[in-house]
Amino acid sequence: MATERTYIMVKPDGVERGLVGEIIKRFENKGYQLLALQMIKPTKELLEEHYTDLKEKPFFPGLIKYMSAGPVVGMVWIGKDIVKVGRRLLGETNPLASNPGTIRGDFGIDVGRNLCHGSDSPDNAEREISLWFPNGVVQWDPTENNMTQK
Ligand code: DAT
Ligand code: MG
Repeated sequence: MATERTYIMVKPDGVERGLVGEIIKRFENKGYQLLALQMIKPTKELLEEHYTDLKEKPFFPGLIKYMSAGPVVGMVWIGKDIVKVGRRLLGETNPLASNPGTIRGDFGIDVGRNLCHGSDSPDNAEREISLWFPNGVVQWDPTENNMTQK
């Protein structure tokens, strides 16, 4: 099990619905550590780069419009297997297919309003962290102090 970083983002609908604290709480409750946090109204260019793998998809224009409709809260989290486990905390892409107990399963209905983002691989996580936090984030491995995970 690797200690990894991931990029988690509360999307505009999650911010508008007041779910920022709830989403942070689920990652904190799990035992993961927050390394960076920002509220930002992303440009279309930034979003197109973030979702570059999806640019041929028919839903891409709608996705960019939705994601640029309001501010997002972007975060970097660190911990064991956090890329995979973080996506498990989020739920499936389609909230209707997401189990209760997941964020999307508990709070969402529409795939086009699925509240949150989580990187899908450690490489993509690092790519997304560089993209959203170009000035870097704090260098800190909380696990080194054995405060939470051993
Ligand atoms: P995920 O966010 O679970 O990693 P993804 O990377 O495949 O999913 O897609 C990115 C976002 O695009 C997703 O969170 C919501 C939107 N999306 C995906 N599939 C869609 C579809 N069939 N119709 C509308 N929006 C879709
Ligand atoms: Mg994805």
